[in-house]
Amino acid sequence: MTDCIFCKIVKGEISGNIVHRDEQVTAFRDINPSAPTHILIVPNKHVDSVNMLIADDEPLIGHMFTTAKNIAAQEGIAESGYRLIMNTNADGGQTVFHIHLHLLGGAPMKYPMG
Ligand code: DGP
Repeated sequence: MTDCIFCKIVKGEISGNIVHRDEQVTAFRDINPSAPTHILIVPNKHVDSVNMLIADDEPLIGHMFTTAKNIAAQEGIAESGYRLIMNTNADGGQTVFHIHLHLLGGAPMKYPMG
């Protein structure tokens, strides 16, 4: 996906405040944070949305969650707690069409959502 902003961050074509990178995922700080800690975990391969996931992607999605857990510990918010969100399409509030897991923490999250 040549025009995808997250593909460009993954490839290092534009700068991102990267906190973790491995062969499957890249994680970087959200440009417009909604919490004291707001990190996006994205797959290195392009997937538009959750609607486009296939069964073969299940290990990748699992890896996104274990990466989020590890980053939460690294950021010192594992014990205080955090929220993981993946938005899908318009009603879900998705604005960047390369799937990403939001890791939010560092303050109490508001509830109920929606
Ligand atoms: P969503 O609304 O779920 O699609 O979240 C997209 C998030 O991506 C939003 O919180 C802002 C963030 N974002 C958009 N463009 C950039 C960018 O160029 N760099 C970084 N670090 N974050 C971005």
